[in-house]
Amino acid sequence: MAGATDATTVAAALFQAMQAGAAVRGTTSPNPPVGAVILSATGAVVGRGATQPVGSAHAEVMALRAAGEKARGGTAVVTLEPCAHWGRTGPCAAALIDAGITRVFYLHADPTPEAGGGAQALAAAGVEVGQISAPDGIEDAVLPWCRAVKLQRPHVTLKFAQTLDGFTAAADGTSQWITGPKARERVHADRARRDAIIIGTGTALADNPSLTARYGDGSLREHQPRRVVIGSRDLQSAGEKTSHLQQLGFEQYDSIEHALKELYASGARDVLVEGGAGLAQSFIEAGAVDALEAYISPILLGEGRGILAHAVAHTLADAPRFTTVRSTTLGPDVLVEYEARSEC
Ligand code: AOF
Ligand code: ZN
Repeated sequence: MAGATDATTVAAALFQAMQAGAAVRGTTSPNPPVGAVILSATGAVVGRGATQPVGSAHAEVMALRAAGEKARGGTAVVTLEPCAHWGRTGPCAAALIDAGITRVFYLHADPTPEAGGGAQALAAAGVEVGQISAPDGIEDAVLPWCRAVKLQRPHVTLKFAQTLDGFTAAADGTSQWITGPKARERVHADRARRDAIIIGTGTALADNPSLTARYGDGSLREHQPRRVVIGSRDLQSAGEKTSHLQQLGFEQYDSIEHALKELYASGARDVLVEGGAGLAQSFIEAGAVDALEAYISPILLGEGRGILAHAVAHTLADAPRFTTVRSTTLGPDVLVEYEARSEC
């Protein structure tokens, strides 16, 4: 990269590209939600784009279309290394070269053997190529996909609402209104950005949750995640409630392993586990929690039901530890996001 102003321009473009990618989260799987920004030769933003639903245009192609001739001599800033392959769509590396782009900066290397190698192809064509990093705390929509591809299973986020003292339900079992309307709104927006929502059979039978992604007025959001129930408890024997769940279109698996395998095979890359404590426990014990979302409400209970069903450590040194990524105030509540792994 050239001077300081140039580095600032590229960083600002990356921020916009990350926003564009985050905006299409939930609509692209099994493809990643990538964002791209094209800067003209003079450093002005002339095109922005994001990955379209599978089989359709990649982010770079959308951004190049918006930029038209202004892309010539310009810079592309993308959240994923441009692809080098003919998949369902043509190679983005070639599209960038054809459009006269002279520099490309990308956030994540493409971990797939099929699409990787774009950086090399661009460099071989004389394009200046560099990998850049994002500042901490910005939503990185490609990260879950990237990890999922490497782990060969969906990226798992465990979500829960808790009181200040760490309870998810009161001693009498009441749990519905721990957090306020803003937090609930965020939960629904979050569901709409996931490929699947997973709950345990206990929760399915006790709460009969719809697990739909809704707006404040109760209407359905455009994108609905797949709804999955995991558990050994026989839903069949639970009678009416079960057939109700199946009528609602819930998928059912007998184990975490089977669920994750089947979900990945059928295209899910980014899933949310919404409870209850037994399922959360099993996911933690399986080492299958990659991120956490804690909605913390300013109330105390002193006793109640915890996030997990029983101990995962008896001494602090053995306790699973997470990295805090971001916190967001939602009315009286706070959402804190954590990650279990730092690598893509
Ligand atoms: C990019 N830009 O916006 C995305 C990329 O079958 P295809 O042709 O759609 O290719 C899918 C693969 O391309 C996907 O697995 C991932 O490696 C990459 N996704 N690449 O250059 C994009 N979404
Ligand atoms: Zn591509």
